[in-house]
Amino acid sequence: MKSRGQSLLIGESFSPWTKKARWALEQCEIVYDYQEYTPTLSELGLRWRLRQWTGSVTVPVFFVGCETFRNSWEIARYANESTDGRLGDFEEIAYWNDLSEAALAEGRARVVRCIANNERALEESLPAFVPARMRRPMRFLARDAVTRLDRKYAHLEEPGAMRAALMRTREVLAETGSDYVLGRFSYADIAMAVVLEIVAPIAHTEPSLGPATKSCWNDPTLGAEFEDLLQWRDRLARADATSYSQFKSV
Ligand SMILES: N[C@@H](CCC(=O)N[C@@H](CS)C(=O)NCC(=O)O)C(=O)O
Repeated sequence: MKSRGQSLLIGESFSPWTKKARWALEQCEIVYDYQEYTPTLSELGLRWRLRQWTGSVTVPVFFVGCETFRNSWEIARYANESTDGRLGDFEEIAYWNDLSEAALAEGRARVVRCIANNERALEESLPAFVPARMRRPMRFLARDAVTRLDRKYAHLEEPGAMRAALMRTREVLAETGSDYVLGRFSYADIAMAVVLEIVAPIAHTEPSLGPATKSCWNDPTLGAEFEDLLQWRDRLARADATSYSQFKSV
């Protein structure tokens, strides 16, 4: 295991962007502490760490020594460069990461709107310390938070991006005749497999999501259309060489 000083990853365990970063760091055997970010509640602490008082902040953020990496792509690139380049050629992978980012942006808009329109999911999205009897009257706070999230990221939404990314992944896997987008396991596989976490998620999340929220993360229509890709993602998750900790229970 490699470590350069104390490393800390702050992320949301349910978020595909955090999953990308964790998967990449673990593939590169980088040791780090992990801290869960709770939207709104953790924001001030993160701003303090980043010394950033205005503008938007997002997770994952990775702190290592005096350096800070502020998105999944930068974190993965750092991991790759700190080791033996085992995640592949990032110039080549950029195309796949762009497809993945567009797909995730569309998927997030779907999830956030589903939660906003589901009373149970709104109650589930309140922090763990809120007592059961207070959840119903406090739904409006949860609705306000998800509406703000929707607004924050709406400009990234490209309708059809998810399906396009999945179609392209299917094509390239057929072309390479392997389970790997570039012929050998790379960050391109991580980027594309994580898209399926907004179709039929399998990663272990802590804290776990409630049942209504879980159903918002599922898209049964895309799941049925891309059953072959779900099986592909499950094969990566089951193989020791390509799996990571959030997939270990698969
Ligand atoms: N391009 C960034 C995107 C990260 C991102 O969108 N993070 C979202 C995950 S849902 C986030 O931080 N949400 C919490 C918030 O905005 O308060 C990356 O690759 O890490």
